Amino acid sequence: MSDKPSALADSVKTEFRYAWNAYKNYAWGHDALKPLSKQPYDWYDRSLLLTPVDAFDTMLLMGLSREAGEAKKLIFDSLSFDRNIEVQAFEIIIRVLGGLLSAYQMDGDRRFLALAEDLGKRLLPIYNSSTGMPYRYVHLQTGRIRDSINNPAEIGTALLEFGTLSKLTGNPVFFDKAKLALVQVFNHRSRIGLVGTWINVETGEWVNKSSHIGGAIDSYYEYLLKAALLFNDHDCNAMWEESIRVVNQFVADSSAGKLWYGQADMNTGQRTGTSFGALDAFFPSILALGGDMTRAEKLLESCFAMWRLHDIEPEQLNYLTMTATAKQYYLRPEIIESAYYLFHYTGDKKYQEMGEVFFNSLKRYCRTEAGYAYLEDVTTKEKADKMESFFFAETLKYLYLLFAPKETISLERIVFTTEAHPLRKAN
Ligand code: DMJ
Repeated sequence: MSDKPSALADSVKTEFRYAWNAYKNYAWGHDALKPLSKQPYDWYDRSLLLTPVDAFDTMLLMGLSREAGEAKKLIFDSLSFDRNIEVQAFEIIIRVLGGLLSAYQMDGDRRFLALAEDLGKRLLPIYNSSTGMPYRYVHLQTGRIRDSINNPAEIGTALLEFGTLSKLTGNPVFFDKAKLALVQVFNHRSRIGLVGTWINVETGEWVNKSSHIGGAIDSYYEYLLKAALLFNDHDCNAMWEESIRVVNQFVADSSAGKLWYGQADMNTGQRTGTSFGALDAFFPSILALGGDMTRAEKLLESCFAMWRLHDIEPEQLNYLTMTATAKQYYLRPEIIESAYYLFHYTGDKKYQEMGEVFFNSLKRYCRTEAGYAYLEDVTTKEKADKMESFFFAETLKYLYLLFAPKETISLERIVFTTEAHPLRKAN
């Protein structure tokens, strides 16, 4: 490593502040900043403050108390869920509900919990299907729901947040509904134990039978394991153990001596694709958390080879030909998250060295006059006008934690949600 970890941690903090100041200057009060046009961006007709809510706990971890104070004031002055808008439940659960809950646990201000409870109640109608699996969209005022075709990730990625909300409010309804949804995905697994990509939540029929660990399935597996750890939930643990066994049997693949996870038919287990991408790079962290360090380390090596190809990772790669099949880089955190977990468990400095490579590429290719931008194409490094809130919640948080003193946060006492919001194990 060219710099000491403490200097790199400081430097990540400086970049966080740089991106936050750009948000402040050009998009204050909005969901996000468009970093090239320097314009604000909102997901819906009214802002739900995605960036400040998602970023808040990273500020606390980094010790950025001035910025945290500004964000907190903005949240209490203007965040309301009594809005005439329809939202995508999954995104609002992981970014806003998760952000408010970790904010409450870290900061202690009960107004965070009140906001979280109000939001949680408005989201509950998503579970009103005959199977208990959620619809994808809900209107925050009327509770009207729509879209019965959903995927395992969006169906299952709520138990950490809703379960914590139940613990903190004493109202079991949130935990119960989110757990039933997760269990129902598992109950609809194929004879060989795999799940597909899209399912009808009213009939329970799979409409896309491709099985993999990438987008649309990814955090379903993550939440089986993490719910087992956060709530000491034996059902989730049993579901995780059966799932990881068959994923390693049918979805894992190898090419040129490297470990990959591709696509397989959920019913036959036959290989249907050899795609791996930026989202799949979360899997080493989950393997490590589940205790499989051998596969975790091997898979992160493959992820690093994917990054090295163009000095920054593509959204999708064909691992047989080692060519990028989707060339964007969305400022995603997953590969950094995995390096953080592997460094935590092994203490091997090579993971911090990897982190330095990631950080340098981010600064070299994605930094703009106003924050950081997506890449439209990792081969040409052409930029695109977007900086998602997860860049603050996850990408910079994991990068910082990779270099910061180990005591900054204890993986033994908290569980990170899929959006990197730390939730306390005992409360
Ligand atoms: C985040 O919003 C979450 O990590 C989600 O689970 C999937 N990916 C994005 C960041 O890439």
